[in-house]
Amino acid sequence: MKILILNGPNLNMLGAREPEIYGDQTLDDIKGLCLETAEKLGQAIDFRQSNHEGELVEWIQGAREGFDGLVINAAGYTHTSVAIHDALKLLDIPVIEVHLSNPKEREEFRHTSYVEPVAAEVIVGQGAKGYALALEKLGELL
Ligand code: DHK
Repeated sequence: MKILILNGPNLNMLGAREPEIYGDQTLDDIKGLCLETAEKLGQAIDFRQSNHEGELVEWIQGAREGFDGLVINAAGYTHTSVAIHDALKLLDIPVIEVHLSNPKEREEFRHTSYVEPVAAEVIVGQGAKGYALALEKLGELL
C-alpha cells in the first residue's frame, strides 16, 4: 500500500511557527512519526512539502498512478485553492484531509475548506498525531 502525504505552504517552518497553535514538532518530526506509523501498518509513504500551489497540483495529478491513498494538509491553500480542489477531484483513491489545528475554531477566513468536499475523512485539532490517525484511517479504508 503506497500513500502520498502532501504538505502545503509554511509547514516547512513548523517548530518555529506559532508553536502555541501548531505545536513544537518540526515537519521532520512529523515525517518520522509517519514513517513509524506506516511501517507498523505495512504502508510505504512518500512525504513531501511545497510552498507552491502549482507544484502541489502536479503532485496530486501524479498520484493518479502508483498511489493507493493521499493524505493532505494543504495549509493556507485549503481555504483558497480551487485548483487543488479540482486536482483532488481527478483522483479515484481515498483522500484524507489533515490539519494540526482546528481551522473552524479560528479566524472566519479559515472556516471554508476546498479540500473537505473531496475528502473521505477530515482530521483536525490533533496536532502531529492527526497524520498517524490519517494513515490508520487509510489502512481501514483500503
Ligand atoms: C495549517 C496552516 O498553515 C493554516 O493555513 C491552516 C493548518 C491550518 C493546520 O492547522 O495544519 O489554516
